[in-house]
Amino acid sequence: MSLKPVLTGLIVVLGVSLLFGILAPGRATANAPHLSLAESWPKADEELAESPEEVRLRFTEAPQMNGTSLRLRPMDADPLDIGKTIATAEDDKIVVASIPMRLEYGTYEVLWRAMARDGHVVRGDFQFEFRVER
Ligand SMILES: [Cu+2]
Repeated sequence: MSLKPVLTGLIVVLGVSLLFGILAPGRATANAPHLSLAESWPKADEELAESPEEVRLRFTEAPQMNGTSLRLRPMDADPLDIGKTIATAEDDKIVVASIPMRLEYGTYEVLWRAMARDGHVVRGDFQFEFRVER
């Protein structure tokens, strides 16, 4: 009996386990999916006719606020000096940052990071546009 098929089988099994380990690293440690962004105001790719007074993000779980923040920046420019990102009183899954100034017309990017209960940091971004109403 040749050892070769046995070895080949073993390598395939190892390879498949490794692949799944790499593709789904969280599977073994947690059943719940990681924190993610459920909803935002403004919405991603929304076209606004009025300058927004705040950015609001709703996550799938309450984030740890010491690792959670959002920034707002005009495309290809530095972030604006907006309010601190705070949890809202009505829902600890929702965070908000006030925009104290009237925005100029243009495209804006919201960059956020949030720390899940398990300490993992998740990041994301989306854009919206503030423009003259057509
Ligand atoms: Cu996690």
